[in-house]
Amino acid sequence: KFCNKIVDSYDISSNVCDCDPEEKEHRCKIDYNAKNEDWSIINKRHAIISHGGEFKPTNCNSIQKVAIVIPYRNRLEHLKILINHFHRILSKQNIHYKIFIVEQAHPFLFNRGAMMDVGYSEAKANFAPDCIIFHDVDMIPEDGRHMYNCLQSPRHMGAYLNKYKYIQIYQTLGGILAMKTTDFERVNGFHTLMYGWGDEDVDMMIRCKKAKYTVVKWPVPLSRYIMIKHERDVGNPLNNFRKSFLSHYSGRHKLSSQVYGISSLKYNVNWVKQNPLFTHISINLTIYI
Ligand code: UD2
Ligand code: MN
Repeated sequence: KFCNKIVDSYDISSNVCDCDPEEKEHRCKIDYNAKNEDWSIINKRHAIISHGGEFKPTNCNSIQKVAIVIPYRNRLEHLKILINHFHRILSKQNIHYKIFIVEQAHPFLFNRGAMMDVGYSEAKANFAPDCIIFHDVDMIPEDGRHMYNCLQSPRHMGAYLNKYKYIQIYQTLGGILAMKTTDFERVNGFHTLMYGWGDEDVDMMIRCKKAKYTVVKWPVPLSRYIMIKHERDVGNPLNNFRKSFLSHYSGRHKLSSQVYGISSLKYNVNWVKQNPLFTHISINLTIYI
């Protein structure tokens, strides 16, 4: 059981949830029709989920609180498919979790790294998680046995995609990354100044290397993902300066991982909506290059 490598020590006598419950779904069929359904229909299907998108097992004590943070803007169809799928499989994993959608208000360029730092910060204030999972909205898990929890080491969950025939071509930490919150704090989170597409995930890999973390993965078939096909979004063009922000660069940005991260994060919350199946946070970044 991979999941036995779960965090630290705990008291076995206290009815701790089995981290590998038998009733989990294998090879789950993805319901793409959800993209055309009204939220009211999707919400009814998942009536066991508490308002704000939280689930807690009732028959055992879960040893981690898991915050799932999704950077988001203008991908409603993907969001419906993912949320519908998530609650179906995650509610069978015996984990205590809550889903946070962090949406960057228009008209500024998308900043995935900063968005995930905001998700961390809001989740910390609202839910005090032990474990945080950063998750692209278009990544759909194919196997319900791929556990949404944190191990001792950070875990790159989104490595094996249908798009690449389930072989990892690029070494990054893109797509989905699970980390203990203490580890995330130690690397100062994601870079906050990488506006537009690209390499904020490579920067996180460098941060993890600097901190001497070994990043783990679970093997296929457990870790298979569908990445829903899409075009590059308007408002998220290729970041031409992306290489010069990487934390291992010498020169001006030599210290960037120490300087630019959760320690330098500045934002305003526009609104927070407690939807039945997720907490939806709209924000404006107030950090500029
Ligand atoms: C890759 C990575 C992704 C990220 C990106 C570079 C994988 C599987 N994915 O994805 O994690 O590192 O390259 O930045 O390795 N988003 C919106 N609205 C927007 C723009 C982005 O919701 O207008 C969110 C959404 O959650 C999306 C994610 O940001 O899934 C990443 O953007 P992408 O899907 O366009 O990037 P992609 O597929 O090249
Ligand atoms: Mn994508």
